[in-house]
Amino acid sequence: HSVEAHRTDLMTITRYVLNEQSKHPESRGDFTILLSHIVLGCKFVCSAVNKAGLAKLLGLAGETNIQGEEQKKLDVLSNEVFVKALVSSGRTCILVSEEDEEAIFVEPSKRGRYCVVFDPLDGSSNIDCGVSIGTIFGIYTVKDQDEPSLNDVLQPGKNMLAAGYCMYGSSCTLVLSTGSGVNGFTLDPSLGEFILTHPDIKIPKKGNIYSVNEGNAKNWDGPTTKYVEKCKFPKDSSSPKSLRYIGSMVADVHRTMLYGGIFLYPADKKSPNGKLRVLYEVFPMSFLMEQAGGQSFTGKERALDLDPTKIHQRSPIFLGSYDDVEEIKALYAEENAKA
Ligand code: P6P
Repeated sequence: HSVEAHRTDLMTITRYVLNEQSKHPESRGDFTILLSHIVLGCKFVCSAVNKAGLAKLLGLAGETNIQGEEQKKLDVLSNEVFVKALVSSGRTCILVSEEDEEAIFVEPSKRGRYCVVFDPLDGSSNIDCGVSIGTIFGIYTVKDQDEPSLNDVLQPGKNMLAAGYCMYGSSCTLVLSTGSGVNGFTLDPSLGEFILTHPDIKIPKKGNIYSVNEGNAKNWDGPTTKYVEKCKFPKDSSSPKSLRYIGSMVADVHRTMLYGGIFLYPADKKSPNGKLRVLYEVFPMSFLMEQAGGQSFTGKERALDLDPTKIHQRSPIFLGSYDDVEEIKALYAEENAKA
């Protein structure tokens, strides 16, 4: 009976969020409406990404498509879809997108109380070779809806009320936290619904995978160099870790979340602040990692404590299994003690 009930008792993402909302009687459902618009954006991008290869085949993705229109790059198209979906939700007042240099302030008549920071299509350079890519988002609440300002998004990640990513890979998986754990939903294309497939995700306390672009090794600092050395040539009798690096943050983080281990994008001599962006890459992934029992470190502090001053600023990041991140924190503590 229970299997049958389970199969017919479809826990869609909408139903899940409504359940969450019912725990906050004062909430007017604004967050539920906001999330349904983010989900719409993810469904669109999923369908567009899956057609991308085909579009090329049909010559749609060349300079102009069969309608003779300038074929937009997928990340530009995805950005437009998310911006329009978020504005039309009537629940946002500031949007920060990886694709837009300036923050978008929603016109007063359409304003709501949420600020969304997002990368509409992270890793888009991987589309042509079919590697998984994704959307990453984080949500803050505005302080004063009538006077929204950049300070509403230049806040430590610990003030986010929700964060998530949608990975466009062999399946379309949306991983979300609203502050009480992490849940994964998989798109059932025949229903057009995200169904709960990974309830209450917890990252293994320790893993045996490290994930870093070894091509930058020449420019790493001491602690990162020492840590990666330890992964490859463990001093004790333990076996070396495996290296898995996809080069698409959403895919590398999703694997880390499910299998455990550590993902690193360290600072190096070329990029002293690393490569990944604080607001819409580091913060959302760090929020999710902490909610799943892992942790996230910048080389100096807990990632979610970082207080950003620019909307596109970068930070080094070490995130994943709690014990693995502890090890690299110890190496940086040693280094900082010397300084
Ligand atoms: P590198 C993709 O371009 C991206 O922004 C992230 O998705 C990914 O983790 C990182 O850059 C890969 O960077 O320097 O290793 O190619």
